[in-house]
Amino acid sequence: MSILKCARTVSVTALLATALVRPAAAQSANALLRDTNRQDVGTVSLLQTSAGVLLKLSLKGMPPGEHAVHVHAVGKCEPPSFDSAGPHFNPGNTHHGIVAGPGHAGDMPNLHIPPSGSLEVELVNAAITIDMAKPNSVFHPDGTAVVIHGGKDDYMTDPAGNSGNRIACGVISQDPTTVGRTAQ
Ligand SMILES: [Cu+2]
Repeated sequence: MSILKCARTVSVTALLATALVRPAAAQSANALLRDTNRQDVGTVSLLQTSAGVLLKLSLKGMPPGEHAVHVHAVGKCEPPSFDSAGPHFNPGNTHHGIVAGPGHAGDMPNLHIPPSGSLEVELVNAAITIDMAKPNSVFHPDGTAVVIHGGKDDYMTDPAGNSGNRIACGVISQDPTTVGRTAQ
């Protein structure tokens, strides 16, 4: 009897431990960024919060200066153009640019990369969610990708803020074994 009780306690503890170590799958996501030469240029971690999705970008080997960063509508990063990532993620079917109006859900503030080429920065995007049940989910059927551009976003020009070439791309993924891989 005491052995049975003990086994039950262990299994409950194991379940709790699993829940603590691996939170609900919908709560976080990641993207591994690669440049047009397929080099690793950093990561983006996404965490669902009550205020929106908290994105933490850890970048390296990037060209210094001001660069647009957006969530694009297709989870596919094919170098060197990264055109495969499609237009900006725009479930609300609005015009681009937070100065022009509400902007796309995938619109985010410009990155200011220092001369070192490395930058750690966090931001909240309240227009997207990781929750698959919602229409503005980054896990809609086509998936999504984080894209960094060669130029800065002017925050008003359709369709992409006049931000130039796509210089880095990472598919947003929930599965740690497929982070950064191109969606098939
Ligand atoms: Cu973009």
